[in-house]
Amino acid sequence: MKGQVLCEKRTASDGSCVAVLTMDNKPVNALSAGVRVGLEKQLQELTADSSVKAAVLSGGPGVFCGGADISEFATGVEGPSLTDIIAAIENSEKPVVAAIDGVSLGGGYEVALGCHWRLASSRAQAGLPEVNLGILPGAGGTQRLPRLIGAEKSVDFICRGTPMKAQKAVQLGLYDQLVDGDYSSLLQAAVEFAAKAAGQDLTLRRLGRGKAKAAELSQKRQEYAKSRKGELAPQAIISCVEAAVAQDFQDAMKVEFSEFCKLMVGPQAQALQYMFFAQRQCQKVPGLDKAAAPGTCGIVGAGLMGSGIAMCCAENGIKVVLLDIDQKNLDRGMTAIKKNYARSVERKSKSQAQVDGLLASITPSTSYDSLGHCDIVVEAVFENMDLKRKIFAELDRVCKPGCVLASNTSGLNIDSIAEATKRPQDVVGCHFFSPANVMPLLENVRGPRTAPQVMAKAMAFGAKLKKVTCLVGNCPGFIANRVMNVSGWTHLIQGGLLPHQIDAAAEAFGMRMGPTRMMDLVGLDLFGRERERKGEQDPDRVVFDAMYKASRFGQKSGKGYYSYDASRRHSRDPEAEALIQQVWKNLGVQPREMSQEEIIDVLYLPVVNEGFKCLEEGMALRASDIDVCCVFGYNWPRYTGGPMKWGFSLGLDQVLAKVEKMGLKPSELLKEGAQKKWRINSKEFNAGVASAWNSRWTSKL
Ligand code: TC6
Repeated sequence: MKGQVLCEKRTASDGSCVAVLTMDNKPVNALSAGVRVGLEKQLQELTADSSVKAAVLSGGPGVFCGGADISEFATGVEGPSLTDIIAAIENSEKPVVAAIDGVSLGGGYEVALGCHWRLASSRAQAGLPEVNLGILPGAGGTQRLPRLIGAEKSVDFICRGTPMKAQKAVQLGLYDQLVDGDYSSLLQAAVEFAAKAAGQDLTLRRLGRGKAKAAELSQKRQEYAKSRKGELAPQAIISCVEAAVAQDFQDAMKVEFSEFCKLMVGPQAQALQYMFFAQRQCQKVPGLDKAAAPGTCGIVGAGLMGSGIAMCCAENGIKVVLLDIDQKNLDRGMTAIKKNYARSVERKSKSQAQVDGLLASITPSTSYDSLGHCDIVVEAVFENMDLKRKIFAELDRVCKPGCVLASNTSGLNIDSIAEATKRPQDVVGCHFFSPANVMPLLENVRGPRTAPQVMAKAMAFGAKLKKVTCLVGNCPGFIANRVMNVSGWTHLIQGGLLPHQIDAAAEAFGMRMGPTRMMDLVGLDLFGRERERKGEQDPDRVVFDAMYKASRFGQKSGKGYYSYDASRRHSRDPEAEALIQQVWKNLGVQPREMSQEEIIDVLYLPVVNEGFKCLEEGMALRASDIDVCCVFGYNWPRYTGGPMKWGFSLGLDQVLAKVEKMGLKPSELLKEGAQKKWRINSKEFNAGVASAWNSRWTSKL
């Protein structure tokens, strides 16, 4: 059984004996069966040992508790329930004081709520992030918290799921007291506090009684239906908090239990818990050693992307040389950075002193020679192979040996870029998503000649930037762009559906923005001009071409597939729809109605098929890596688990049948999976994927 609880007896200054119970389950003291059994046993001993007057509950230095053990959810939870343990703490006749250093999250904070007092160090954080796992704080959290801080504040705290730092948490009443100093000062203070509390009547310190103060929560329902659209957990949480207001503790706990069970067995919880592990797993690449993160980063190109990467580096302690050979561009880039930070000061998310520090760590330059001392250089100019090759030849000339030479290309061949240097082993892709200082994903692209230690440095770079970093193979579009670009949007828009029909289905599926609105946001002009220049004729782009020819470039020109008002709100536009209808007429297509499910199948089953192709080609290491790329790079709805998890949940035989019916060439791996009825965690499937990856890459490790 994983985890234990240690007990040490301490003597307080008044001579009384206090038991210090320490949860011990590295790295985050998750409440695995071993910890729960340990707590149960230690609480029994606390009651039985008359020499002990009170107890302090801690998690040791640096972390109190990261909550229930999420890995147990899939395999089944055994041993005493957390709800019973917390009740035993709360009902103890001897005071139990939580000494919180580091995070107290989920079940960890619920344990703290069961304690009679909560003392915290300045490093402490309180959070009930279960909503992000598709569940709710089901060990009494939805009941004790409203009785502590009120129903409305509880709904916000639980539905947002964001941890709160110690000082704010004390102000909100989540902790009782802040203790200055390190863990040993906290522990000492908690021992003294517990000793003083010994013998007191604890009734009023027990949150598990009575009702929470009356509150009206219908507005909160609407608010979270909007801000957490499509998610089931927030509404269930509000039902539990309503029960806290309306019912006595024991009855309201039954509501919490019932809502918790419904969520736990549902597809959203399973998908979100899968995502929790997928996000962490993608950063682990078998065979790569650990590498030191770069201290200084050069960035070539001070446009939107370059300046975003510069801010991202500066904010994570990496010094930056921002280079643009055009002084005007460089000034424009620096001005954009300064404006962005001025807004942060206005919004009070950063202090002026912090901003001054960040700006001081970015050195603008127009000379390549200033990149000589950089540990990594990221080229972030527009997508032109000749230009990129020229830049890499320059980098080869000026950069020190061992410097990682990275391109932020979103799809050009890394190997062709590497050929422009005498050190192709040092060349890698670092594909940021725009805006680079906001979007969480970094795809690190491995070229056929990239050396393993260079990949390792690129992974360390991503970790230092706090990006969700995924290693992908060198193929057109890499992973996120490649799989998302095959969506069946063209098929729909040229097949009789209007933009609002397609977008409504995608948004109801959970996409933050339908694909047509997304195209309007990105703009049609750049791509259109490029097509014009190359004289491309593509039967799949006739609607696009009609929009482009009519100068309907999207949001930036006030009209695209939709029209836009001054606040960039979109509405259907008869002129745009007439252009689309003319295309249908030319193609002999009739307007159509399709169900949401049919639209989603046409849009996204090709994405699943392409994902399988990436796996069979060894371009992605795991199915879950593809899901991570789509969720964090394209805002694919997290609660479906990403396209691969979604595809598996539909059943691979169903996916295959529909892909074939659409006339697409199915992936061989998908065919095998459909025939063998693989699940996403099937050993045979994962072994096949790993072998495709290894045959492409392992020989180079
Ligand atoms: C709950 O409590 C429900 C209660 C209701 C009644 C039952 N369980 O993130 P990191 C692992 S639900 C199992 O890289 P950090 C993680 O997978 C829970 N494992 O580190 C990773 O393993 P790996 C509510 C967990 O320092 C390792 O620990 N709680 C858990 O950047 C390190 O994690 C949450 O949702 C867990 N609860 O961040 C909190 N937590 O090394 C979830 C972590 O094998 N956790 N692991 O890859 C977090 O937010 C963060 O992990 C952190 C630490 C802030 C605790």
